[in-house]
Amino acid sequence: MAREKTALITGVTGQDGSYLSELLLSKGYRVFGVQRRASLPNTARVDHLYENTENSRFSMLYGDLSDSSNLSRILATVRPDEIYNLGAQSHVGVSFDTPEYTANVNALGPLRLLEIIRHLDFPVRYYQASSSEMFGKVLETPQKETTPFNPQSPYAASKVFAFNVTKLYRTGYDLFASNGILFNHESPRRGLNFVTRKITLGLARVKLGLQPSLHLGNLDAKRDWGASQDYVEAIWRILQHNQPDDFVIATGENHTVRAFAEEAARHLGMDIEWKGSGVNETGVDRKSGKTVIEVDARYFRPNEVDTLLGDSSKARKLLGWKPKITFKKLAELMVAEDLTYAEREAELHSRIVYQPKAAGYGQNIPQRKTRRNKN
Ligand code: NAP
Ligand code: G4F
Repeated sequence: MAREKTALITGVTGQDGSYLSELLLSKGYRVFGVQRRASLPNTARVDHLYENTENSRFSMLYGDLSDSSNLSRILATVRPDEIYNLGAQSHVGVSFDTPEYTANVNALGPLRLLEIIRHLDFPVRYYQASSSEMFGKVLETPQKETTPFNPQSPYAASKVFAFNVTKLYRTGYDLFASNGILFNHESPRRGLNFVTRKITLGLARVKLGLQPSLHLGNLDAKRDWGASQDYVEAIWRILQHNQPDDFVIATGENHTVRAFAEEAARHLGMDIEWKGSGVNETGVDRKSGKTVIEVDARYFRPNEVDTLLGDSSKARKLLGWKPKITFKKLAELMVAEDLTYAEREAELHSRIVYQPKAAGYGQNIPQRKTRRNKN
């Protein structure tokens, strides 16, 4: 009987970490996830894996990519066959506010892991979550493995460092270390402050009267958006390939933020008409006449990546991978989940409109009716 493989996933509590855990468990792996300590629960995306008793093959360990000694201890204890390094400060906009922290986790984190792996007495296959953001202000279209990088943010610069050390440890120390250069991928589990999820949840909340409008930044940025569920399959295939290598993973189609918003709105029964320009541009629902989207300069970035479009023919040929979920289907799936989410919130709102009188304050405190996502 084949030996059960053991995988270690950093970033297990994130979007990709949760889907990858499900995929590996379905393939019979023993999965260990690295969870960082938080003051409130951060395991919502993987709680169902704990709750399912059949998944006694899923465990979590506390750790952090900024802490070498703890990574070293985890690797020595788990002795994984495969390491998927998905952990990162993954928000491009936030990286302008936290550049040093972003570099510490995203650039030095992978270096720490690779240095530990280099001294292990057992073989390990290492996956680095590299990003299309590294192409930045693109020097070639579509972008493929040979396209030069031109990073435009501390996030992208940190990922270029991680990409390079992964390659360097592969060539210099003969490690099985591969990069997946993944273009944007989304899902109902996407973080709330990435643009697609901000749109699907924001418009669902607008529809139900939970917030007056949705504030967005650059509507004209174009992204090659795929689905996380499809992309974790590519991540796994990259580590099963007969040799370590670097692969672009993309759909080969791109769309503007504006087009994603129109598509999401359509699934909510809205029909967006754009009015005005620049920071004065708004999206008005033709059916209700309400302004549902407003441009807000707070969401502009110091440097913008205007357009990304990937050519994943190498992965399609060598790994036999191709995406299944289309742009339209992705928007539909995300809207459906977020409408349910917003409906639950509306139901809660209808029950608790005012908080009880607090002794000493002498007045009812209205429940906050709006919520602004930062970034
Ligand atoms: P995500 O949802 O933001 O998840 C990031 C994960 O990293 C979370 O589990 C987070 O923990 C963890 N993390 C953050 N700081 C950490 C630290 N100091 N030590 C250990 N773990 C830490 O991101 P994702 O969308 O799943 O993306 C996964 C990876 O792929 C990231 O490296 C990202 O940069 C990269 N990537 C993503 C895309 C995309 O479009 N999604 C495209 C290309 C590359 P908490 O849950 O506690 O925050
Ligand atoms: O959804 P985003 O924040 O994703 P971004 O910056 O492309 O980064 C994501 O994809 C990368 C792969 O290329 C990953 F490496 C990275 O970890 C992350 O997952 O923004 C997409 C576009 C940008 O051009 C941004 O300026 O949408 C634009 N945008 C417009 N309004 C907005 C907003 N982005 C956010 N987050 N919030 C807005 O209100």
